[in-house]
Amino acid sequence: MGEIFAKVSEKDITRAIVGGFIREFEKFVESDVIIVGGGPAGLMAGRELATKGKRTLIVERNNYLGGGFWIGGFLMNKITVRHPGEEVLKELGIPFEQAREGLFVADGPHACARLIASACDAGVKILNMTVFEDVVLRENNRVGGAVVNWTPVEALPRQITCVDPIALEATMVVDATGHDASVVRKMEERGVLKTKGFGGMWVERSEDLVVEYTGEVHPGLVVCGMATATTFGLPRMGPTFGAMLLSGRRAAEEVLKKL
Ligand code: 48F
Repeated sequence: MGEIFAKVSEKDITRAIVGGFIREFEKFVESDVIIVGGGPAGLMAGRELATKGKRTLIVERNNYLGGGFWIGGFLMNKITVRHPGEEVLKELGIPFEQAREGLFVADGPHACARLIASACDAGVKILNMTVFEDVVLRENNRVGGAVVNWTPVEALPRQITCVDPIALEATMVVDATGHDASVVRKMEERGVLKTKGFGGMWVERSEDLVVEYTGEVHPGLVVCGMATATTFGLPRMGPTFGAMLLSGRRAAEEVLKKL
């Protein structure tokens, strides 16, 4: 027997995991807000909502959170923001440098780690390795939650995985799934909404437009981040992230008005 660590065996570890997960998950079966997608826009929205005391769940299909915020562009892990995005970097305690007037550069891993930590510190519950499959719909197609499954289950061929998903209820759902706009596209499949697909790159237009167009696209459903560009046919902006952070913040403001 070792002398350094406490006397705890495998069964205790397994009980701690199972009990801890179930106790917490049970609370988030009904949330104020479900945010689908844990990239910069979703994390920022989650942080702001949880800070205001709202029960906030982020559903992320990957094992890791952060989406495109780790790497930025072209496998070079620097991320940029245009003014006034650096104000958010300051608020989150992310170190940055000025590249030229109005343009700031930070380390992707450092920025991403701080943003994730600030969402967790604020009280956001994270459900990673969980994929959004469908919407819960109520009267007049009001969105009332999300239908989800474990990513590995969803990834296996249908013929060997007849595993139904489960549904989570929420007063508001936020589509923060980036270019995919997975929630809005599901509404399109249901004949309720129409997406336009994002347009060619034009950073000086796209960032302002993404923030301006962030908001409720259908009762119960708010769109933010790049999903906004896909929904409304706005230009893309590449590896600059000020609009993702400000759009996440605006999404939280829009959600708060509805809660
Ligand atoms: O792609 P992502 O980083 O979206 P974002 O927050 O930021 C966009 C920028 O990264 C960049 C850009 C502008 O700077 O052009 O692309 O709008 O993060 C989206 C997250 O959503 C997850 C995905 O894994 C990623 O972490 N996601 C996408 N579809 C689903 C999903 C789904 N069906 N279920 C769960 N998570």
